Amino acid sequence: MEMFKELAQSIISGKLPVAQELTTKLLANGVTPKEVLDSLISGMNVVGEKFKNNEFYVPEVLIAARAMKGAMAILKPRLVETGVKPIGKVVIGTVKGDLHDIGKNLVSMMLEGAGFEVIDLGVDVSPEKFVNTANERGAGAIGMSALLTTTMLNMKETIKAVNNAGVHDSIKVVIGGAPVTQNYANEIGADGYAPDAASAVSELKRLLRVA
Ligand code: B1M
Repeated sequence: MEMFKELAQSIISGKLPVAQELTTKLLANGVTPKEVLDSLISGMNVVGEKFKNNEFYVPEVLIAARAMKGAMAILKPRLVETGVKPIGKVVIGTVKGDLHDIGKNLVSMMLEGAGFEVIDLGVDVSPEKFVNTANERGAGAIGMSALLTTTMLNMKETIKAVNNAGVHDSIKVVIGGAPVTQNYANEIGADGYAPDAASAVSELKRLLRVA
């Protein structure tokens, strides 16, 4: 249907009012919330690919994510009514001592766009808060972001807390942020590493074994 393509395009070009108007129209026309969600996700997937290939930069992604959020605000109550299950649950945050959140927000929005339920704890998140929230909310993964060479050490502390709580079998840990590398992830025992927001989605899908 033409309107699905237009909806996906409104996400790609970050047109919030258009995305909301089309979402409302499609639902009013009897299209299922799941079909609307798939169309939004297909738009966000294009954004992820373009970002990965340096065709889009941070501002375009943020604008697209804002459009996605706006459409999701209309769609969410309907999705809940019809019982569409998220593909996985992830607790995300920037580690203790670190206030950088632009990259973390991008990852968070891309994950939501891909159909994950994201519990975003914000910035300056302590190891205990990561672990307790993941436990209480039954999350399958913790995603940590760090932008400072000093605060990335707190990723190791969080993994220690996950291990000490004896829940590392059921809660995977993925890390990222400018100073973070795959080597560092290996060194501290993280289950996954992603260099950018689109890769964070594929890494979490791989770890949580979702399509
Ligand atoms: Co700060 N800062 N900053 N800063 N800042 C850096 C990081 C720095 C490299 C600048 C520099 O000196 N060249 C430097 C760190 C040096 C170091 O540790 N080696 C630095 C410093 C020193 C500081 C302060 C200490 C400065 C001071 O006060 N003296 C201070 C620290 C405050 C604190 O956190 N406690 C500070 C403060 C700030 C601002 C508040 C002013 C602001 C943050 C605003 C905000 O986030 N709301 C800020 C900014 C904007 C930056 C730069 C300029 C940009 C960071 C950014 O947003 N990049 C940065 C320099 C730079 O990188 N050019 C810098 C864009 C973002 C999309 O990229 O976050 O890397 P990024 O996210 C990417 C990937 O890394 C990945 O996906 C994202 C999208 O592709 N990714 C993940 C991120 N998280 C992931 C998680 C995943 C997977 C992938 O899995 C869960």
